[in-house]
Amino acid sequence: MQKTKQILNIFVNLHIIYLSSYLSMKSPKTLILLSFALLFSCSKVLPPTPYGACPTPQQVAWQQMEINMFCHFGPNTFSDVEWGNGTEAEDLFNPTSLDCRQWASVAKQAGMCGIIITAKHHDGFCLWPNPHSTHTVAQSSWRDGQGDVLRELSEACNAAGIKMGVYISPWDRNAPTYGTPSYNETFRLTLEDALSRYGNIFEQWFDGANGEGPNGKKQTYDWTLFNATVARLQPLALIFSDIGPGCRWVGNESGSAGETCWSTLNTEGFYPGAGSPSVDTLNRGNIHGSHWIPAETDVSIRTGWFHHENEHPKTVEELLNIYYTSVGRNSLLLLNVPPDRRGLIAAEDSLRLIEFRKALDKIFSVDLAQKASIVASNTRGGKRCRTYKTANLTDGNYNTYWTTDDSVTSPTLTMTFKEAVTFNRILLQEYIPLGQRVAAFSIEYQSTDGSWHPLATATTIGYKRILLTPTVTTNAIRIHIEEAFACPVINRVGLFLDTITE
Ligand code: FUL
Repeated sequence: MQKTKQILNIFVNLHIIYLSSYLSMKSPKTLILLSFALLFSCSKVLPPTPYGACPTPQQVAWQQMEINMFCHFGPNTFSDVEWGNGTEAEDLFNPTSLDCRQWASVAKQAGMCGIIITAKHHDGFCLWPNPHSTHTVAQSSWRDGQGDVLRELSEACNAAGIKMGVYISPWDRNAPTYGTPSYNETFRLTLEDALSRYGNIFEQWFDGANGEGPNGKKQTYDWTLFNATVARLQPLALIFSDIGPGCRWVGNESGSAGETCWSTLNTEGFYPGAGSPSVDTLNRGNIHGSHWIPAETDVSIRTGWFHHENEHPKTVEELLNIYYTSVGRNSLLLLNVPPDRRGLIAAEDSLRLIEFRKALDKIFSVDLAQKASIVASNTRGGKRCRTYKTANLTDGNYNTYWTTDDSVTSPTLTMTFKEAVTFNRILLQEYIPLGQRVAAFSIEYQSTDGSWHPLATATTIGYKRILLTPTVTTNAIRIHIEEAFACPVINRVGLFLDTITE
């Protein structure tokens, strides 16, 4: 029926073009060109409708950042602990040669798109002169109380063309009112101050911690007030917490999103911290979840979050594996790189990051899928429809995609190569503005005798999925989308050879 309608449309359109061309005395050449354009266009075939909870444009742009830097920096850097108790003298914070331009330059060279700084960790110390606290850089003798780390970082990020985000811990072991209702107002003023001084903030990071440890005072956090404050002052910022609303904690600090990872989550009745869903749910998300709240994987390049002299960065292989289990599993990687007591990223960390970037570039700069001819079992609007063609899968443009007719939810894509290719990493991306639709898929390869062999099976794709397979050499592979809740909308297929972690 749809086909008949299409053919009818083409004829009607052709007729109109011929007529108008004749009337405007166009040349026969133009006429022929126009006819061809019409024959191969499918402007009447509407794109698929979005499925389920879908991301905002900010969430899509955030996910496209892929890797950001986390910087834990504060009194703990100087006292060599992970959690200060809030009684530390302000003078303890005394970086000898702070240079945020160096942080930004390292982040940029490592291909990261933003830096999130611990503007206030659990000890309550503020890295900016917060007038609503007496425990800040202004009370320290560092730069005679005139220093402001957030200002320097925002200027450095602007200059480097990367974005800045802030971690502002609601848990505060210094604030005298912590544990009483009035603390929520103090925290609102603190948020207001930090979020209105330094230009655009791309992410507000809320830790769910609440009076942990011996004799810890507990606070009933006013999350509605906190989130509304961020939304009012930084409407484009994504709010991170265990349950979003912008993005969610991945449920562990080891760098691993679930093999099944939905960007959707049910939040009804849950709160950040002790009231959040199980870590397993955070790790995997909820199938058909009510809200689009993608997973963010926060992990440190070293053992601790703050810099400790006796700790050292992870190896390139470890970092690559973290990349595969975070970005490669539909999650954003927030990699912590802690500045040292000088206020600089140590050489061993920056060198490791550059090696990590080089390794990523080495693996992902040669996409063997570029050489494939790709045939789909179904293409939306028919094979002639150029809008949703399989060539969109390898054109490097996130906004073009291959998709099927609405009725087709388990299509196949067969990729053939004139010369055999050797690979061990398969990359797939869904066009997430239309939602996360694929629930199961499998991949086979063809051996020289023409027979097909299973290579991998997986569940979710989402923004990006990278499958690790044994190294195979083949002239053809077949991707079978086995289950999708609506016609699959795939914008990229890639094939790569990793000789570093294979
Ligand atoms: C945790 C905190 O308690 C750690 O100190 C660190 O900041 C980590 C990123 O989040 O919940």
